[in-house]
Amino acid sequence: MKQLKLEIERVQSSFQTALMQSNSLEALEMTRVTFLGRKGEIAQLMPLLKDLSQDEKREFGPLLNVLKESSERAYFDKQTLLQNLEYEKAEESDKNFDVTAYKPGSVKGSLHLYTQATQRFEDIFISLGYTIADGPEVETEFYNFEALNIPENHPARDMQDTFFLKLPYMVLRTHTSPVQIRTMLTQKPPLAIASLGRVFRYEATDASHDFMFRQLEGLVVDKNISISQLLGTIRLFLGQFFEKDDLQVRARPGYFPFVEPGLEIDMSCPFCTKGCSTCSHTRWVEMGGAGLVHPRVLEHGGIDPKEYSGFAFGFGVTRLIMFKYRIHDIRLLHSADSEFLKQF
Ligand code: FA5
Repeated sequence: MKQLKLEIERVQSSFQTALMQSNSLEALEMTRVTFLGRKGEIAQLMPLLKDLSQDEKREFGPLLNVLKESSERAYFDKQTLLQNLEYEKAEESDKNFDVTAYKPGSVKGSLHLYTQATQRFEDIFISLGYTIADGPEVETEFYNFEALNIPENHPARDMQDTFFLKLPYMVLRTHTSPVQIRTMLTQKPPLAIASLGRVFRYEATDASHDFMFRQLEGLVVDKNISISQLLGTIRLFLGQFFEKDDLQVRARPGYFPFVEPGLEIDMSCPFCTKGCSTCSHTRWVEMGGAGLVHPRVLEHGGIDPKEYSGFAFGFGVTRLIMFKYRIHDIRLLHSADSEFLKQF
């Protein structure tokens, strides 16, 4: 009996000494296993109870329970203390972490061609006095079609194969032209905006077509806007993008329901003067559509067509990049192939 009491006191005092000396989480874990583990010193005292009388059990049972519970509590307190100290140490060493440090031989990332081209186009248009506008990729049928003079059941809807969404009257925009309407409804003329972004078409893919690609939209609305201003602007931005002063632009009649007259815009092949495989030996490459904004579209944008006129153009940015960097397959541009992408 007396011996059990001495044993309890011995275990209690050696636990406290061990706890005090546990200055790391590893050392504390050793102390836990030694004293509080399943085969630890406290657990080993429990079987001694069974040889005691009922009265003795009543006296020593609670003593052992108190020893166990107070030791566990002391253990958890010490654990919290040590954990907090470790966090503080880690925070202190994070403070000294030099994010600008250069590790020789490390691979540096670069901006994707789309990002580079977007920044270049935005710079060009801002320098011409345009503002940059934006529009949603999930668009209403109204902005994508009706407001652009493409009524429901009109054959022109089939010109662009559409991803329809389960949400009623919503589509993935098939072109950046809905930004024209959104701009006209929020800004008063005179206005000049450029907008770059992703568009989606339900199309089979090949070397020059993908179901997702990027377009560049331009819109200018003012009094007495003319086709020569439109062609001058297109020649200027294409010349600046391709860094060529002698770049030529050609307009052919084309049909887009939201412009009248509508034009298909070709550019002289940036790679040859006599014809090559890129331009199919024609010396011209097709870049996009353009025209004078249809009066009905101006009306849908809340602008009086008797007072104002406008021009608009829409180019495939993907195609512009492919020509500039001589990329022969659109799928390379859209892949995550770092060997290909790191060339630019
Ligand atoms: C349009 O999308 C009109 N919104 C352009 C426009 C704007 C006309 C303003 C008039 C006024 P189109 O469907 O032709 O037009 O597409 C324009 C350009 O996008 C094409 O010339 C081509 O460069 C590019 N393009 C079209 N489909 C794909 C595709 N599947 N993959 C990659 N580029 C494409």
